[in-house]
Amino acid sequence: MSPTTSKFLPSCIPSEITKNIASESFHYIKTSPIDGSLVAEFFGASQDLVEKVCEQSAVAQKRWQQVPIPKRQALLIDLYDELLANRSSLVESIQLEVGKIREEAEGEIQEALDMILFCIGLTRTLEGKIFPSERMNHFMFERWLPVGVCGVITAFNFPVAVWAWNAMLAITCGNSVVWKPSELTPLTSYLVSVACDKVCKKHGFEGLLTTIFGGKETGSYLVRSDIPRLISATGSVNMGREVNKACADKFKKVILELGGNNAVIIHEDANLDQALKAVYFGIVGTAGQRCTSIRRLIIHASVFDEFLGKLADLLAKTTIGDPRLGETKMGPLISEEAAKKFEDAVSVCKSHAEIVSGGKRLELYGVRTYVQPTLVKVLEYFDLINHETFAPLVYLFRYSSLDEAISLNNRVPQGLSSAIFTNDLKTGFKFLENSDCGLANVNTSTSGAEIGLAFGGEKDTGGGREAGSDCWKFYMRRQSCVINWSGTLPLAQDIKFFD
Ligand code: UN1
Repeated sequence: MSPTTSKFLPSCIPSEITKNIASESFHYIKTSPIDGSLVAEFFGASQDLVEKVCEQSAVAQKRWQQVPIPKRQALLIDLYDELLANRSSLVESIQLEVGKIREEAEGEIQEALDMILFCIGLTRTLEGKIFPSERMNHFMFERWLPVGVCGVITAFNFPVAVWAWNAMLAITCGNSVVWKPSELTPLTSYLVSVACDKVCKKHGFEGLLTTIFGGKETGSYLVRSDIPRLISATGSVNMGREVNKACADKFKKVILELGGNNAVIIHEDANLDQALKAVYFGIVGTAGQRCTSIRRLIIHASVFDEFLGKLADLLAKTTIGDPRLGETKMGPLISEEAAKKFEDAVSVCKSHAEIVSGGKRLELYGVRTYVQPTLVKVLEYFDLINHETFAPLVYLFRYSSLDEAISLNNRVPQGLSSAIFTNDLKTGFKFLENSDCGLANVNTSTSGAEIGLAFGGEKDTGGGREAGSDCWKFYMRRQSCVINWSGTLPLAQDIKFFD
């Protein structure tokens, strides 16, 4: 598959129903953060179009849920093959649109493929439970049924992997999906949707996996439509609050994966070389634009200067530039606006903290989207620390007791990911017991999770869980069933009602 030649993308996939109902008022022009070159142009899907796509999705879902769960494998296997066949165009597109280095763009596709394999396995293991009944000859069990149409809203930073976490689980469970990708990744999402369209058509399930393009307004049409019974959204805390309120009104299920403000604790007995590698990846990876990126480093006083010295040296050597060049370790931020936010954050830091490394916004290839990985030594706690700056900006804290470090870890409103480096079992377990985050690691970074575990966080992160473990349950509705095979009618709680 080659990227669209016209650079003009339709407002939705399948494209047949887009005619005349794209919203002329939401015109998007996507340029590459690498050098400002034009990537794609499109109109956001209008409310009418979103409604039509949702209707079509509901029709496909009704038929799809009749397919026996293990038989759904066939479509998943073809999707796997189709993504694999298009791996290099997808990698190139992610690099061009998001600015990821090749290794990380490849990693993202791998994550999506892993998710499909996981779901293929799930088609044989989606289980229900049997419970003992207090009544003679009664059989009690619970089973899981699809919720219906699922709306999936994803962010720019993982356009394919986070789509796969949600969409693959959703269809495995017998749902259909209407996907609203970020307006900042139109080409990548277009390539994914063309692949889905092809596979769904081949299996006679056109409309099972659909995509509507656009920004906030298109997302809100999807959230507010009566058709989707579940909305899964990834993005900012503010966006999540709005989605949550709109869904509450209609009693829709929600899965939210919102901001992170992740800390790594470097304990006095840590293996500093191991910690250094993890921290470097956690700061520089995806140019600090993962929701799992390290935002805070809490370092024991006895190793503070040594660790900081090594880290600052490593960061200073980072090759920043065009992510498609082999030597580049860190590409640009997603947009000039994002780089401006970084710059503003650094200037706020100057009044409360000392910039010990980086701090500058750079101009390369005619765009000002590049920034230096930046370390800030906190002199007094200030409000900005509580907010996620989606950039490689890291606050440094010095501590003396483990309790102090854990309370700093938990001090922010978000609760996504956390980590400690220690060689002591008791310290490691005490941290796990007390971290208030959804993800808690010992001797590995806050970022770079595998798909096997449930992914998500507490507090302002929104409480949702996606990907592995038993997250499939969120995409289903639970049915509690009783079969009375006694031939009589005993009542629960031993109630005697009949003469
Ligand atoms: C995200 O940034 O929204 O754990 C997802 C990680 C990746 C996924 C990040 N596997 O860093």
